[in-house]
Amino acid sequence: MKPRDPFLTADFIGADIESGSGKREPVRFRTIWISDVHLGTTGCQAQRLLEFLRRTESETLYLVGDIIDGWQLKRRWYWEQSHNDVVQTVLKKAKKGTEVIFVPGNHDEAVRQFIDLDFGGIRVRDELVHTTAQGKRMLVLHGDRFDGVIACAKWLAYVGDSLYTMILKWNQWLNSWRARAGLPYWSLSQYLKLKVKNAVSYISSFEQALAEEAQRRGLDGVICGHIHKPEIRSIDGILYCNDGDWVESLSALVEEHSGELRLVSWQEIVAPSAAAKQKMEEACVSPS
Ligand SMILES: [Mn+2]
Repeated sequence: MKPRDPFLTADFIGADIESGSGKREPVRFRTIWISDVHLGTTGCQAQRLLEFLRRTESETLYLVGDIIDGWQLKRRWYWEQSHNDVVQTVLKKAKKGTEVIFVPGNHDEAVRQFIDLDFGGIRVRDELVHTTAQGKRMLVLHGDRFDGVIACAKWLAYVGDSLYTMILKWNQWLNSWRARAGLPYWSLSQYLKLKVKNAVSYISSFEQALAEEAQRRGLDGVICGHIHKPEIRSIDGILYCNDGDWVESLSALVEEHSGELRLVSWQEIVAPSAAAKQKMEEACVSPS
């Protein structure tokens, strides 16, 4: 009997992993962007991120802020083994030659004092310009400076933060029930955000502000995180990309070796057959 591959975990529903059949080839990209991991919070889906990181490889890995949630950790210490494993995995990637760049966000603003320093093979930068294989110049930053709420009233952001944490707890409870019932993952707060009109205008004004900033600097586009809404679309000729988060959408932005930018989900990378099944079910529900 072959030894069990320690890199493969099958503790999620719908995984198509052939147990004991050896390590699968990693999925390779030129660049990967992840953000809003919120390590140190109960909402952080560290295990799923770990699966994603172990399954993928890239020349460059950007950590686009809110990787460690200092705001939450200050209030209550919460740190699981899987949170350590994420940190270890990233450090190991850096050691093995992946260029790792950390662009701090507002939840890990403590790291902002280390801007322009390098440690453990990780470069810390406030923002930078990434040039794709197609020569497109993209501004990379977390994005909180363009968030009206955070810029104007930090206390309001804190209140929103606790409320958000609460909603996430309900969401996790709901999804563990859904998983037992054999239903696919469903994001409550994503649903609420999409339904609440204010949230919609909040999101669109954030997206607009970032696209305008890239345009002002004469760049082709912008890559950010912060609002936990994965997106890739053109705004007035500027390519706006948001890599999403690892609390609910479980998404990353990737650059193929051709220079093409696209969003990928945890499901697509780690559990592709489950992802295909869900897509088919969705297509059956809403034929369009
Ligand atoms: Mn943020």
